[in-house]
Amino acid sequence: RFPIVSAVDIGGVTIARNEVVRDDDPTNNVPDSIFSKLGMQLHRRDKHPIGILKNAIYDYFDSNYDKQFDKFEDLSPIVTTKQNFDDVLVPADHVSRSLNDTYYVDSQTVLRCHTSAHQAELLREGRRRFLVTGDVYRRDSIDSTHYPVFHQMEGFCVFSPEHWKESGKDSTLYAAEDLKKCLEGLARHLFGGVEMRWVDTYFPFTEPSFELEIYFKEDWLEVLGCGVTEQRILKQSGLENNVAWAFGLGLERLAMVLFDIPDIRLFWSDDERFTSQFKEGELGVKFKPFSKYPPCYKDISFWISESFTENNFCEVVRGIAGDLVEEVKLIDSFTNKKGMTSHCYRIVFRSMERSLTDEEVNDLQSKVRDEVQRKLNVELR
Ligand code: FA5
Ligand code: MG
Repeated sequence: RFPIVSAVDIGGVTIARNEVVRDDDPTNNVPDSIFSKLGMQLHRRDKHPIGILKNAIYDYFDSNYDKQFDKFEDLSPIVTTKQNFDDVLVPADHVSRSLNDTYYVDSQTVLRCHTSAHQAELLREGRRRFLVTGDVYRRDSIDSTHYPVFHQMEGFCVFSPEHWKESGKDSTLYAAEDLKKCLEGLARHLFGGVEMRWVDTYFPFTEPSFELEIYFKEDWLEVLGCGVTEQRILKQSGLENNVAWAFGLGLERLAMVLFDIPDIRLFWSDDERFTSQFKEGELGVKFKPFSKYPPCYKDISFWISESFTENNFCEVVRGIAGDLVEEVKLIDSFTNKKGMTSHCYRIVFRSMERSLTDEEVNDLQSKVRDEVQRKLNVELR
């Protein structure tokens, strides 16, 4: 389980628990399990897979772009809603703004849900090529590739007219092609050969927008989002005659592929059998699982109310079981003649470090049942 801490250090600034977990503010939805992760900065540990990966990406940019990319890795994850949403054109009614998706400190302040939150301020500072690495926070589902705290690296690159004029291409096409070339080169630098594909997608801050997926453990895994920056963002910094590309890398996902790490929870493990396998500067390591302990499956069924959301349910489970929960999956849903909807979830409990006892799992499950009933306004079946 997570330790209860009363203060954290973020970039040399000490922040008290009650400045982030505000029990008196109805908007606040930051639980202790999340507060305790603030300031951990896995990306700044040179022997941790996330830090090793970050350094390898830095090497790629340093050698291919002559060190023109400025690097930031210590910007506070506590940002304004303006930084996180408005500055990158996220519409007022976009789902990502909801309390269901984002951790709010108060109505004006959030734990950033992406490193894109820093694009606008760095552009306004006069930066034209930069990389921003940091921890980001999201209320999300629970499985081996999703965690409520993870790490992203943002890349941003502005071009002026002489760049694309000489190519004879239209500026957007020029930037899109350059972006894909850059990221495909990065993938080759990290992985050598790997099966990957581009997928068209939508982001409020780029057009066109793409995601890169890599084939991993018999499935396509989304590892990054990117695109050609919306002109309105450049205009905010007087760059209307320019074009730019941007990307956001999911560092855990890339590290899972690179080091063959099967479960995203492992990044938070202090177990020496995990930490001792990685060496500073070494990309070739393949993680050797130290034995897979048996999973334990528990089902829970309830009638949901209108306010029910899966993210709320997952957070209750995570709050009780911490990293002992591996997956939460909806396995059945139906609506009866009276219009009541029932959900059945299967919770997979498994420790990565030891075998769980029946007693321990039954205790966790009984706490989940109590708390779901108390907090989520559902009726257990
Ligand atoms: C973004 O966050 C955009 N800001 C990326 C971007 C930047 C697009 C600049 C365009 C220009 P997305 O929500 O898809 O996009 O997240 C980016 C990556 O983070 C995903 O591809 C995935 O690799 C990773 N990711 C997302 N959610 C989780 C999670 N819960 N756990 C672990 N990794 C995650
Ligand atoms: Mg995505």
